Amino acid sequence: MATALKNLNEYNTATFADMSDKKFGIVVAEWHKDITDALSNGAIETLLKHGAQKENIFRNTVPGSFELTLGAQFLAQHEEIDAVICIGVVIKGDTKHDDYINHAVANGLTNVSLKYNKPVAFGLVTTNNLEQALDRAGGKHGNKGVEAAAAVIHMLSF
Ligand code: RBF
Repeated sequence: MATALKNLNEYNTATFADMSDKKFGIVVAEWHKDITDALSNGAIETLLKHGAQKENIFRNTVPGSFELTLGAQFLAQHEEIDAVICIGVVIKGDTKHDDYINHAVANGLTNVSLKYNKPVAFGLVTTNNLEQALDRAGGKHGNKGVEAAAAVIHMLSF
């Protein structure tokens, strides 16, 4: 996985199984859409790189990151879906909204993952400013969407 100032494509693929028979849900928040689109594209490219079929990737949007949990549940409840990747960007503002959203999503996605016994990736970029988010969506800190996809592939190869 990426560490500070390391770009991606460095995650360990040695244990990754072929994903050609797997079905993936992707939930993308529309707040900071340009950035979440870049993260989502990173995730999709990574799934394809590891054998996933285009027609087995089901991408849906939700209004904001707070809605990622319910979006994940809508997808995870379908038996044929093997894993869900959630993508969002929450940027700190003058109030504590970011804390509430981030904790709710972290807890919510954990619950969905355990309830349905499926990998649910936390591709939520939580930053102090826009620049830090851009750095993590194809910039100097790589693309966290790529990492989120790599995480579910890793778990499906468990
Ligand atoms: N959603 C995001 O995905 N990223 C944000 O940075 C973000 N900031 C918000 C700031 C405030 C003050 C509020 C009220 C909402 C924000 N949301 C953000 C939207 C949130 O995730 C959710 O869509 C709405 O609160 C509706 O449930």
